[in-house]
Amino acid sequence: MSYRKPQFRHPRLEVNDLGLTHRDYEGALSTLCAGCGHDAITAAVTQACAELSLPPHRIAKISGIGCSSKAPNYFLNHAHGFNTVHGRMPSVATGANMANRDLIYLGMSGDGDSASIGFGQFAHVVRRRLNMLYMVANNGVYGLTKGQLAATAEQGMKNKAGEASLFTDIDLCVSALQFGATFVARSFSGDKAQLVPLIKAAISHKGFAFIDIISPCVTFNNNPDSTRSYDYVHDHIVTAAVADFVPVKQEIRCENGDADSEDICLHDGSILRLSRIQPDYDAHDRLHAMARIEQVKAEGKILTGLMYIDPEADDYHEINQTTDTPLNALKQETLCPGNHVLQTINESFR
Ligand SMILES: Cc1ncc(C[n+]2csc(CCOP(=O)(O)OP(=O)(O)O)c2C)c(N)n1
Ligand code: SF4
Repeated sequence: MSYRKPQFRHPRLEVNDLGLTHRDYEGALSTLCAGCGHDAITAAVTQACAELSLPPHRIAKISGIGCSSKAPNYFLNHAHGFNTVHGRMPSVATGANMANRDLIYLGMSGDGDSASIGFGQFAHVVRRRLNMLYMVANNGVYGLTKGQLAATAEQGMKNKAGEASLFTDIDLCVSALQFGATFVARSFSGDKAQLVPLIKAAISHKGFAFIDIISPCVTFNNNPDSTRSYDYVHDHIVTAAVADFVPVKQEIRCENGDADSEDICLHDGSILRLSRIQPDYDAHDRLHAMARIEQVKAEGKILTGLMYIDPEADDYHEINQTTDTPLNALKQETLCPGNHVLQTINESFR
């Protein structure tokens, strides 16, 4: 049995603006269970980065522990990667982002990783508005440790072993909204048509972007009593706002759309075209988004799509007024300008 992907590539394979093919954005062969939702997320991230023509060496992919956190190994072979301790992805992402603000940061985590051991870290990376895309592959269980219920499992949800969740669930989208995220979306790993534009828009968003991706665990949580099974999610999806991402390099019409759609100009000039499925849904209203998520959940359904966006958002570097030059590129003379500068600063406090 071979564990390596074949190197052969057809000479006429389609290339993007950088002359790279889809294959250049792939990673190692997945060792996850066949049919695991996380592999579909891998495919969506690969497609999004290839379509955005991102230089792989400008990307840093950081994850925690879990089957979901293994996923970055299966995309973007040529990117920087760091697999952290369980739940600690946010601090490592923050440190890396402080040292080099110029990379594109992709965080990958699981619902066990983020909603339990890493919940404190999650809260703080959101409120600090680190410029990153934080993805959670949400299967309601701890897949890697054989299916214990996660804190995101709704009260009463049963895993494959028949164990029912006794407690109130943590909804990571509501939490992200409450902690101050400026881009919040939920999607389903089996809905690439929705997920890929959301990933592209989230990467282009300046500030903290969060996507909760329902990603069924076929081995431990794809049973009839689970609200994360493929069948349950297919039958209970309600869409808030459909996002269609338009890169600046293609023709762009930036005028206001009709009543059912709206064009949002992102910071890098890209256009996010929203079409509203629910006529009264307002993706600029944080409180409205939180209330709608809870309301749809109370009806036994799952709200997906772009729930909230603040296109004018700031990020940690702006809030903290850090230097435009990445810290790792600063020269000794700038870092240590000499005693006379220190004297002047001290004088200014007298
Ligand atoms: C400090 C620490 N505690 C516990 C574990 C055991 N552990 C490994 S993965 C995992 C849960 C992962 O669940 P989740 O984040 O939902 O990812 P999934 O495997 O479901 O994709 C746990 C508890 C660990 N590796 N390290
Ligand atoms: S145990 Fe579940 S989450 Fe882990 S690889 Fe298998 S299907 Fe995916």
